Amino acid sequence: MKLDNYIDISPEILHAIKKKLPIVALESTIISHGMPYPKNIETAIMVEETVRANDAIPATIAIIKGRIKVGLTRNEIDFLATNDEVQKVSRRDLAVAVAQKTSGSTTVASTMIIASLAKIAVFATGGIGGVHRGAENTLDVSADLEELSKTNVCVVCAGAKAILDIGLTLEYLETIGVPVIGYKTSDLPAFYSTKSGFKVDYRIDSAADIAQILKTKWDLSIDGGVLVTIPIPQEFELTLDIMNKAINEAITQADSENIIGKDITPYLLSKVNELTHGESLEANMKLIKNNAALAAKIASNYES
Ligand code: PSU
Ligand code: MN
Repeated sequence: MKLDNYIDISPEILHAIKKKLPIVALESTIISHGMPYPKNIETAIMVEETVRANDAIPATIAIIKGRIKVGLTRNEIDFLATNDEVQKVSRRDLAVAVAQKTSGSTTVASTMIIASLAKIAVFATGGIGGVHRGAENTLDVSADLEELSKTNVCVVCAGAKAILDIGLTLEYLETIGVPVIGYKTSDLPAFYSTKSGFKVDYRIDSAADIAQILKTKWDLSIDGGVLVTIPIPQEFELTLDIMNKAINEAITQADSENIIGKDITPYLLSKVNELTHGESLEANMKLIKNNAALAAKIASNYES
């Protein structure tokens, strides 16, 4: 299979791949479905700038009219941010979107698949999908978790969002063999809050040490991702109490409107933002920036 039958990699990123320069993959569902306009554009640009400020090259990933794009133009970012036709594309949807020549934003799962095809080892996002609250009845488990079990990409995030069942998400990650690392913390962060009440598997205090773990894992052919979590800077955190109230309310509304499947995560994100009067959105932007900076440092230390 020739990759360029399907994938357009920007010249800058192609050069970086060949020269083994540090690259950080970035997802696009956060642009189309994770944040409202115009903060979504502001965030997409700010995250790329943060990666650059930390001496790595950003590779934002999406599908534009059936072409997989690694590295987006400003026009493409604007398109994803403003067009309601843009589909949320996870592993299940990827081949369909490409073959049918539609446009889509990539989730953590599909961004990992594409990053791995392009040989990009490190990926920064806000939060991953996981086991939803009530999953014992709905079986709603994000495809992000299964992807982490098999695709060799390091995902840097601010922990799991409290819209999920964090305890069950950790159990699932343990079952599928994904190490959960806390950067300079032994507490698993809960996205908007620095602590979730759960512990990470390993506290690691340097980006170089994390890069060494990646190399070791993949040298040993232990396939699958590594989840690196970093807490939101304390001055920007929202307390678990405030967040839980908003989240419970959002989940009740989602239930009453019968929201299911791929729509549930975007629905909850936007409701929570509404219920916190935009405070959660501000926190979201701060933590993504923080995650991108760490991802750039890990990428700079990683040697395949
Ligand atoms: N969590 C967030 N913001 C997001 C997402 C998750 O705080 O934008 C997006 C990511 O793209 C993630 C996806 O991969 O939602 C998970 O969706 P689902 O639960 O349907 O797998
Ligand atoms: Mn789901």
